[in-house]
Amino acid sequence: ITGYDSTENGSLTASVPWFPRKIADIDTFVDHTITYGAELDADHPGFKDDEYRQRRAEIAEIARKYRHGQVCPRVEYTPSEIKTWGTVFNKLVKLYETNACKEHRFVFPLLIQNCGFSETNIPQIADVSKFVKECTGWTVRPTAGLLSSRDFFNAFAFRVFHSTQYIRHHSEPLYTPEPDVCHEILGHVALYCDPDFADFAQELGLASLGCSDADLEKLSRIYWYTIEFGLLKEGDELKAYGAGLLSSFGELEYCISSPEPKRLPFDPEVCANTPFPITHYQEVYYVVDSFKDMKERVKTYFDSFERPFQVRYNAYTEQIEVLDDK
Ligand code: HBI
Ligand code: FE
Repeated sequence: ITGYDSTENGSLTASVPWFPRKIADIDTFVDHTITYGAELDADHPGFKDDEYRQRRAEIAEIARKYRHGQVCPRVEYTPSEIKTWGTVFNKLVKLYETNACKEHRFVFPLLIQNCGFSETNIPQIADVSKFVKECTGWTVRPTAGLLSSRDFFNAFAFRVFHSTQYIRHHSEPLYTPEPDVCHEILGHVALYCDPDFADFAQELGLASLGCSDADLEKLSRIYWYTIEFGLLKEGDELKAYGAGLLSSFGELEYCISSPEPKRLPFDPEVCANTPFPITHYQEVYYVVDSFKDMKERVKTYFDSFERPFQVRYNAYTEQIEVLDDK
């Protein structure tokens, strides 16, 4: 086992991209957000709204200042932001009864009870992180916006999920060009409370540590077709578990409607080689039989990656242990 040395790659060859060795190393990601800190794209609904951009900058600052081990500061959401949240919350909660997977349906009432999920309250990352940690050991930390795939997935190895804290622009409550607090809290959080899903997501994170750029691309696609847009078999029915589906009213209806869209059995190799569109509904969805089955399949697939070493996570020391393949 290579000794811990967060600044270097230890005995690993120089060609291996740097990766965090202990959980606090994730703090190095705080200034890495690649888009939407406060600067928004011209097509963003809030682009011309100076008050909104100011608000984004304020909330982004929380993530920039955040360090491992701290309790995430609470955001005092405005009545307008809460109104936007309530619109999204009400539409989606109704649809969860018929279109969300049982894992999401099981946890959601507990989130209402323990984390203040309601139409008139935007849950706080601090409360959600505490609850998720009690379920599966995953924790939630704030991010100002999109991280690089490498940073975002590397954190998964430590069971850390980066969540945005800002909310979409009030002019288009049912649309967001980027992940926002509605997407994270309504789409992702419940799944990280499920033990089998939690294991699967951490496998993806472990596979991303020091992986090649080519393999990182494969991981991004597997992530996209599972954690963001995955479908799950439930008896002879199909249900959504992907957060991109669970946070989008239109696509949550569409993904299990018939006769279209195209739906195929989950296959890591196929997903890893299927590009995905970001700005419109997916052309194809992949269906898993169970999270346990999905985890075993991807573990086998990740073993075929070109990385010349193995890693494992030591939950006691919250550190990565590198096992050289020599
Ligand atoms: N960053 N904060 C954040 N959230 C994401 O969902 C995310 C990201 N960076 C990269 C990324 N997703 C992509 O790798 C996937 O959407 C494919
Ligand atoms: Fe997401």
